[in-house]
Amino acid sequence: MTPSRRLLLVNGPNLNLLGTREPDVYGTATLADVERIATEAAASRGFEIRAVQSNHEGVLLDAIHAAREDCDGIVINPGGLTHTSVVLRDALSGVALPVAEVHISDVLKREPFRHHSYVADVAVVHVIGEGVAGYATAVGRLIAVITGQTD
Ligand code: CA2
Repeated sequence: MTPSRRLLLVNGPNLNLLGTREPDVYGTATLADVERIATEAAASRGFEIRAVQSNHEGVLLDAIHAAREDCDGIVINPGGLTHTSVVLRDALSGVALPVAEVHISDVLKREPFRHHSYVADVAVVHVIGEGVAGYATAVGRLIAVITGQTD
């Protein structure tokens, strides 16, 4: 069997709205742009991306569980679920794949309710406040972890 060289890219609730509103916070790139940025960053390192975005928590959980079968790691921007979801955290912890957490905005400089992440301590890579370019950073850093590269 060919070993998988694949990352699951997860974008949580409301990230389908990227590029349509709040450009001052999230910029003007769309979700399609984000998925292309991640795909190109992965391809340049010999990895594929499987992308999922959903506004339904259970759909995200099912995609994360399925990643156990054929993915090497997970890049996730959980959206608002970052600050609320023990369930999402348990799914990420349960599949035992390396996780990169991405936030487009600098959540630590926003409202206090955005300062806590239920995902942070199950992720090995954290990229916060780099805009959509942060997805490429996260892909590169996660692949470095997966392949055992050191700087
Ligand atoms: O900065 C990020 O990437 C966030 O994960 C985005 C979430 C927010 O709840 C987190 O605190 C930080 C919100 C995603 C909603 O994105 C929209 C994009 C355009 C218009 C409206 C919402």
